[in-house]
Order: sequence, then structure tokens, then C-alpha cells
Amino acid sequence: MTSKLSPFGAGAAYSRGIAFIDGQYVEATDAAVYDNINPATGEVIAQIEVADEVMVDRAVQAARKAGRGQWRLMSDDQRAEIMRRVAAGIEARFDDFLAAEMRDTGKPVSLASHLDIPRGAANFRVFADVMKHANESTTMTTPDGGRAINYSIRAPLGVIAVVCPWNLPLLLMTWKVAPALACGNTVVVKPSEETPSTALLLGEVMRDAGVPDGVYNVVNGFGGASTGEFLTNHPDVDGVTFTGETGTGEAIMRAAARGVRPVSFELGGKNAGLIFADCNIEAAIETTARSVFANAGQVCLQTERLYVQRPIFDQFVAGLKAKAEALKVGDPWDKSTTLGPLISQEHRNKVLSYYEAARQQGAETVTGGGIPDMEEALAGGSWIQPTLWTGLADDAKCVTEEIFGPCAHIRPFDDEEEAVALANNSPYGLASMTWTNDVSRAHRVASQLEAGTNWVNAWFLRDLRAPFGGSKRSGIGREGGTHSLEFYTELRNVCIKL
Ligand code: NAD
Ligand code: 6OD
Repeated sequence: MTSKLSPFGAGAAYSRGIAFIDGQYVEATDAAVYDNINPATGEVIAQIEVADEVMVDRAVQAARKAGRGQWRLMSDDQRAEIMRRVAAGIEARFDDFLAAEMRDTGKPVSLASHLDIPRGAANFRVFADVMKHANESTTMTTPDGGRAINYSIRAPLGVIAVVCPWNLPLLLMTWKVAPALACGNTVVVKPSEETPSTALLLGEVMRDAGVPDGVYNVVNGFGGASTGEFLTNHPDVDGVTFTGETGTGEAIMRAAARGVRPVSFELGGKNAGLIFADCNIEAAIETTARSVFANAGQVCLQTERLYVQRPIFDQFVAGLKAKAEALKVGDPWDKSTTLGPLISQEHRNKVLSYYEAARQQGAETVTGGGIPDMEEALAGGSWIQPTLWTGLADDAKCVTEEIFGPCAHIRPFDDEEEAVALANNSPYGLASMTWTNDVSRAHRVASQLEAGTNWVNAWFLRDLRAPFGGSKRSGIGREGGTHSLEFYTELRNVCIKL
């Protein structure tokens, strides 16, 4: 049943995705399998084994055992050193990670080589020393005329389930795994069924870096009534960190309620961009094109609602249309390609249903709205046109619901108060983007926006020490730098009577 062999073979190519448990790739004799598809071509890349309840239990028990051992007991410095070796290991196998991520997602090399893979390594470097910044207080108390000393310690939470989405697979998985491990926890990762490869490949890097067996485990499979549910329901999981849709977050929260386990959630968004007439309009158009179309719009921070002050509305719409039409759709390995496919045919059908809803609800399609003609080799991929609309009502589907595609609706506004009210008119609150050259307005507006991250004259500009997370239905908790200690450790008090 157990194989010490890596499924990756030469380079990053592999034909069967199997679990990584207790430091080994583990094959089941009778597992159900599904096809992993390259969304750029529609070709089957590999067959992935679905971990059943027995396999999930095996992974959790391996994590539990490892959590009682060496990993928890070693010094913060020793753990940090191993984490830095993991970062170096990702960089040493950069091309393998790149190929694996690109095959799973179809994303262009121009994006994956600058964002996804470098951030995979950076996450381990940034969090390596996080425990050294945990400065807890010590206090003296004088009860009943005697004296006592109180101090606090941060203990690892235990076994953490890390449930991941498909849009930035390595980046978002390591964003959770790195702080979890730095704090002395052990993890069982459930990658998205669409994108299992980089999480599996990371198992080899962990092993080579000296991460003890059982500290990092990976199980593959689906969500509800499958691997994801088995994992989040498992009574020996001590906490769940999850990135994905708000509805899935609700299901996981119900599972975590059994045993009162803590959760950290990064969920969906319907982010607003506010473009004031006093901004640098060229820069605003340039960055907004990224905020709408990067990763084919499959970024939770993407701005699907754009509000533009009336004097510059027509100029802005024309400028963004030109940017959309200049995007290069095509072979992900071509360095000049700027727009990849959507993750799957199923997701394309969902996004196309929004394109249709926009037409039916009276939108004016500024550009796009359909499927592009592709060369024969890419014809089986889930390609879609970048799309912009104007003219929809504030309660239209495409203005209120998260679409997760390369599209946005643009609406004019007249003054600051109206702009803030429009931006806040959403049950979500993940991120916002404001463009203005008026410093007072920048602070005033940013302080009123109901979102976890508020960029001014920028988008997706990340400092990994900053608190990151969503307001309203976009999440629970904040991670990043020392904020991550709040979830990945438990603060305990020790009181000693002197
Ligand atoms: P998803 O919620 O469909 O799936 C995410 C993961 O949850 C997958 O691994 C899936 O198998 C698993 N899952 C599904 N149902 C489950 C259940 N009942 N129990 C346990 N696990 C279950 O999300 P997705 O489609 O992979 O990703 C896109 C969504 O993620 C979008 O809504 C996007 O906004 C959101 N997202 C948010 C952030 C953020 O930082 N806030 C980042 C990336 C993506
Ligand atoms: O940059 C990050 O740390 C982060 N969590 C980004 C989320 C992107 C969503 O798709």
C-alpha cells in the first residue's frame, strides 16, 4: 500500500496523484480516481486518487503523532532554519513547480513565474521567524499580601486542516502552511481537486529540507461528502484554515462547530474600485486592467465593480476597453501571453451564464461577452473573452454576485459620499481600491470602506506582515506577520505564587 517513490518522475511530470502521508507518497489499492485536466488544452494530465475516510484518518494520525514529537519540541530557531531550507528548495525546483502549476491552471508563464512560485518561497521566508516576534507580557500580582508572577506562553494549536482553492494554488496553500509550521503545528493539506500538483510536489521539498515525517501531509479529493468534509469533520483536527467560497465556509464552520474548533477563513469578494476625477488616470487604467483581468479574473481581490467619477467616465471606459482588447490570449508558455483560460469548462459555463444575465438585464457590452477563437491545439481549453459592461442597475446579478472571471461593470458617480455608499453596498468586504491624488480624500474614503484590505493608488501590493482577511461575508480572522499567531497558536497563562 505504501510507496516511497515520488509520483513526479522526471521533471514535474507525473501520471498518478497520490496522497503524501508521514513523509511518503502513499498509494491506495482501491481508491476512486478522477482525471486532472489542463484547462488550456482540455488534455488529461494525470489521474488523482480520492482519499477516503481511512486515508484521511491516516494523514490526521500521522500529523497528530508528529505534533507530539520533535517538531513541537525543537527551538523556534531550528524550525526557522528548516523553513528557510524549504524556501530554498522551492527555488531550486522552480521550473518543476512552474510546470506543475501551469499544467493544473493554464495560467500564463508571465504570471506564474512572477507571482505564484516566488510567493510560494517567500511565504516560508517571511514566516520562518514569526515566533521570535511573539512578545508576551509578564506581570506581577500581589494577591492577599503575597506576590505572584504571571506570564504567557504561545502553544501550537495542534493538527491544522488546510483546505485550499484552485486560483493561486501554491501561493495560497503556503500562505497557510508556512505560519502553521513556524508556530510548531502539523498540517493536513487538502488542495483543490482542480490543482493537486504543487502541494504534492512540496512533499518532496519538505522531506529534503528536513521537515520531520508527518509534519506536512496532503490528501486529495473533492469537498462535500468527500475528502474535504472527512478532514474538516475529523475529531482529531484542532483547527481549520480555509480559503474559498463563502458558501463552503459556512459548511466548514458547521463541521468545525463539532468539538468547538477554531477557524480562519478567507472567503469570496465583490470588490469595488473607486476612480476619482483627480487621479492619475493613465496609472488608474493601467492598474485597473490588472485588477480586473489578472489570472483571468480568478483572484479573490479582483475588482468586479468599478465606480468612476462622471467627468472622466467616458475616458476611463475607453482606456480600459483598449487594455482589454490588447490582452494576448493564447499559449500559456508564450512569454507574451497575458490572459489564460478559466480553471475548467464548468467554471466557464458559470461565467458565461453571467455574461448572458448581463445581456438580459440590459447591460451595454463595452467589449467581449463570449468565447474567443483559439488555434486547434488550444481549442479544447476553457477560454473566455475579457468583458466589460456599463448600464446595469445596482441590484443586477453581475453587480451583486461574485463572478470570478475576467469581467467588470463600470458605473458613474458624482460625489464622494455616493461613491462610498456604492462601494459598501455589498454583503462582501474583502478588498477595495481607490484612485485619487487628494491625500485627505484618500484617508477619508479608506477609513469608511468596509473591507479588510484597502488599497489607494495601487492593487495587490502586498506586505506579508500586514493583516490580511475579509470583512462581512468575506472572512473570519486576520493572517499575516504576527497576526497569524492569533490563529496558529493558543495563548496560555502561567501564574506562579512566589
Ligand atoms: P471552493 O469553496 O469551491 O473550494 C475550496 C476548497 O474547499 C476545495 O479544496 C474544495 O474541495 C473544498 N470544499 C468544498 N466543499 C467542502 C466541504 N463541504 N467541506 C470541506 N471542504 C470543501 O472554492 P474554489 O472554487 O476552489 O475557489 C474560488 C473561491 O475562493 C472564490 O469564491 C474566491 O473568492 C475564493 N477565494 C478567496 C480568497 C481570499 O483570500 N479571500 C482567496 C482565493 C479564493
Ligand atoms: O497575497 C496573499 O497573501 C493572499 N492571501 C492573496 C489572496 C488572493 C486571492 O485570490
